[in-house]
Amino acid sequence: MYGGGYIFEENGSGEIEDSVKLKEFETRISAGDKVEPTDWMPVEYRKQLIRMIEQHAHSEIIGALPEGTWITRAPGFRRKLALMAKVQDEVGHAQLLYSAAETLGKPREMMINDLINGKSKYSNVFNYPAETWADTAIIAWLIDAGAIINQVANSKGSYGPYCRALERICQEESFHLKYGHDNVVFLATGTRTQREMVQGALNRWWKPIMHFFGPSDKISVHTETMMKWKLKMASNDEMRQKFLDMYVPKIRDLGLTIPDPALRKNEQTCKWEYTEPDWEEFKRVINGDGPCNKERLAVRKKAEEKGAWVRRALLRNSEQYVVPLS
Ligand code: BYC
Repeated sequence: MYGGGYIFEENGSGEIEDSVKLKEFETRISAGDKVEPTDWMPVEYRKQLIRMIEQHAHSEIIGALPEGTWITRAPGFRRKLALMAKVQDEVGHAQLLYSAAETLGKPREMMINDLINGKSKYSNVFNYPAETWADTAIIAWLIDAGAIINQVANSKGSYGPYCRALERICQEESFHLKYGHDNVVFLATGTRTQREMVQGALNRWWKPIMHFFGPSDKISVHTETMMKWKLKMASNDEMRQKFLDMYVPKIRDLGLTIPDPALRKNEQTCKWEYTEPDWEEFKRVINGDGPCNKERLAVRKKAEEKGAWVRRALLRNSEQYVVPLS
């Protein structure tokens, strides 16, 4: 199937997308049908899906790293067990998502190579360090909360394998969110040092979290196409707004201060207004110039190299057990 390139490249040069097929396809999407891997789909739909699912998969696998560095230093055995389980879940999400992306014709090895070579992006937030234990608590509570807002919406989207993967992922993320909330509450209601530690973590993570939902709708490149085909069910600003409306009151209830002096509730619209995030910094970070980009990719590359013998052994083993047809 993959031949010299992978399937969407072949379509890109050969397939004539007649308007009848496109119209039928869009009618199905408007009616709420799910598109399945063997169905006809426009080349651009396939490309956008691969881009989004692949970046999501990379985000899960790289996202395991900031929290993963705290497994050996977690305060107490129970918290260590819980963190290990969470990190393991995140890597599992990557597996589900790589499988979903593979249904569109891009081989997993190619995706991993594109990640390691910096060709393919992953979420901005994982390019920042988790400096203290409180950073892991903020990640597990607020980044997982942001992820749930995005993924619950997108699980109602149009591509069957991605939506089904998201449903399962959201169940697990909900558990992570509870774990993260429990850790934040513990610190925020603890000693002065613990309260300062969690406030420090919130100060460090607020900006990356605001960036997490993607650039403002005014400068987003793909939103229009993605929403037309129900690959994305809400715009970046809508998701960011939903997060603020749900979580600002919860954060404040814990006595924490959100580091945005312009943050205020508009009593007429009942929406939280905020400082426009710095989109130049966002662009630098997602294009390789964040505090941890190099370190994250180096770890991934090393894991890939160290695991090569396992993949080779598994492949050889599976060939050994293939029953000949004749
Ligand atoms: N970070 O036109 P736009 C997790 C890029 S992991 C980096 O608005 P789109 C977790 C974007 O790719 C969950 N890059 O794009 C794991 C595009 O660049 P390209 C992560 C970003 O696709 C472990 C350019 O900016 N969630 O929860 O319409 C532990 C223009 O943007 C980001 C997902 O991956 C970003 N934040 O919308 C704990 C969800 N934002 O490709 C937790 C799936 C934008 O043209 N993805 N860019 O080079 C999506 O829903 C959408 O892709 C986005 C962006 C909302 C992120």
